[in-house]
Amino acid sequence: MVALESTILSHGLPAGRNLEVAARLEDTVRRAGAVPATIAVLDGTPQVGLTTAQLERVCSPDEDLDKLSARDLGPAMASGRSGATTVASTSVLAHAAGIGVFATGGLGGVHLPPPGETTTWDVSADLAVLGRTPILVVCSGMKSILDIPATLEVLETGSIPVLGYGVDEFPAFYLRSSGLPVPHRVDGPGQVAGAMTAHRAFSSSGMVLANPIPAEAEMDRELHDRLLAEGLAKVGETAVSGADVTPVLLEHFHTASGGASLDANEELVVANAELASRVAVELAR
Ligand code: PSU
Ligand code: MN
Repeated sequence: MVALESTILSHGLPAGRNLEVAARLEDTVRRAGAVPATIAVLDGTPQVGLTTAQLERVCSPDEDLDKLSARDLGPAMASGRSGATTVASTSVLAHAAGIGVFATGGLGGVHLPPPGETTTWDVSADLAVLGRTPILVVCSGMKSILDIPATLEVLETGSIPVLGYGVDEFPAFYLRSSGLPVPHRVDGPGQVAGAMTAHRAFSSSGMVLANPIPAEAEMDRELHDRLLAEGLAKVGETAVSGADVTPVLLEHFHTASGGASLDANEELVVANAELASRVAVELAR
């Protein structure tokens, strides 16, 4: 089985497009021989695997779902609320359901400070949760709107193995490389499964499998850097904070690039779903 998250659908992609991507992701997993389980909380109940109607609900702008991180699960369940799950909460629920492989676009991480500020305490719970949750997250690195070197340091602190899939340089979400070396390179699902099995023998932490965006879908680097500078300035000016920062930055990329970053985001997450499925099939052998 391969877990898929729902925050990327409800808060990361525009309405309409999100449902197309959701269907394509599930289809990609099935074609690769695995079973998809998209995860969300609906009316207070965690759902691991959604019906078509539930998936439509998660993708509908009228539903206005909460963005639920791991700490929000208990309160949301107790009060009967509905929400989309992030990498952190999806990992928790997938593991509780016995699923060991999870595909997403980009991991959360250490946020960059807006211009004029020197630091931010905005560090995604994705990192702390992965430190204690045995799951493999297949992603295209962390989102490039983040401080990638700092996030790699926090992953090391959490004793979370970071594997680069077929690359020596750590990917940067919309871009194939961040210029930073990956700690361990793996080539092929067999090597990923081998590393996972060996790690599981003595550790219950999560693992990151960083899969670079397909070359033909990579964004133009200059455009990327300009949009990032603009997005950070916007966050600084509008005093957006907390859980809203990531959706606001992604939305800026999507509108200001005329949809180019949207295409890139879709292609990378589909590629990650495919790779996660190949690893899950290998593990089941
Ligand atoms: N990957 C994407 N788009 C997204 C996300 C991941 O391609 O929107 C979501 C994930 O759910 C991730 C969240 O956990 O962004 C990070 O949010 P924050 O920085 O607030 O922890
Ligand atoms: Mn945050």
